[in-house]
Amino acid sequence: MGVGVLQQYREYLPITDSTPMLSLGEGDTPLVRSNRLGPELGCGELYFKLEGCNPTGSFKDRGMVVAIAKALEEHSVGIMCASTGNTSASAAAYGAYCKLPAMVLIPKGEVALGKLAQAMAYGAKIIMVDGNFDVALKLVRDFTSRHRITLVNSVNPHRLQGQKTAAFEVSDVLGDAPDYLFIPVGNAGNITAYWRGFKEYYQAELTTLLPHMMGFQAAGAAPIVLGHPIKNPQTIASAIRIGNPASWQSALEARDESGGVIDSVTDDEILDAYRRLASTEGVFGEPASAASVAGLIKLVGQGLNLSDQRVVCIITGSGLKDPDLAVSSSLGQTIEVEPTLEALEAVALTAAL
Ligand code: AN7
Repeated sequence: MGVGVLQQYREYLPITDSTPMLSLGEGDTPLVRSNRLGPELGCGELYFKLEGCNPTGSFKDRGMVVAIAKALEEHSVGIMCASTGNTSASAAAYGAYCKLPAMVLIPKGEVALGKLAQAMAYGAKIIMVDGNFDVALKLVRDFTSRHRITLVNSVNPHRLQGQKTAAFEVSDVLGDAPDYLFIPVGNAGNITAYWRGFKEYYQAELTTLLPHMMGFQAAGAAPIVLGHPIKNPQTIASAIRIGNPASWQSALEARDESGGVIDSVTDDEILDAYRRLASTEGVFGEPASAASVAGLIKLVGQGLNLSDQRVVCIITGSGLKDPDLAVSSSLGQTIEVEPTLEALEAVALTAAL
């Protein structure tokens, strides 16, 4: 482990002798056992997969490393994506590492500050689009079909190949697939990739079961749940503010083949899970990531019994991605003191007791 996903899962990836085996250290992320939420919800075992520990702070790096390696192999001259933020951060980083110019289209004013900061720091060309993610993705598809620039959104099949490695890691660490996998759904690439990964390991007889795939959209951006595209998706979880998911059909297949669900959670449920995860588990995920936990809380509340089950929630991105929301919705308190021991004792002793 620790060698990057191309090396680690080489035999499951579309790698040839001329594929550059690059890595920024993606993959091999922690699977952390829940201390409080699991017991409170009556889960047999609950784990969080910390995808925020990837080099740019989200799961996107797993797929990006494969997409970029293949782009280099095919002598691409540049890469382009549309993004709610994380894909652009990842494309920008791997583009910088490989000297491939990166152009990222982002919905104007709708990308969390940390993600924008990353794309800027890595030196991508940032193109603000006066429209939402779906509009930006259509533009990127039109542009890359006419020009020799590689599209690195998850409609590039190499992206999902790389992202399926997370399912391998979960299975490797647990010794088998979990019974349930809870995951946020935006463009629906990741749920598709996990399902593919679990099926491949099962077919290779490395696991003995297949998890129920439990996907969650934000209520204001829940086209799959509603059964039709949404023109103006709205949610506090900007990463999954997507109204017409590219991998819609394969997400339905993952749901149906696995005996799972794709459901929605409200912004209040997302925020509650976001705070609970950080303040009771020490796991700081971004709001979109908390949708998986919000979904778990919701379904247990509706009577889903997980007492003998092994459950994994995917925490897809770091909470630091969206510092504005972290501060504005904070549970923590700041207290000002004069710089004296007496003043400190006055506040700290009462707080400790
Ligand atoms: C933290 O970066 O679509 O269902 O452009 O950033 O595979 O889309 C991000 C999506 C979940 C949803 N969690 O995954 C983008 C983008 C986080 C995310 C999702 C995203 P998909």
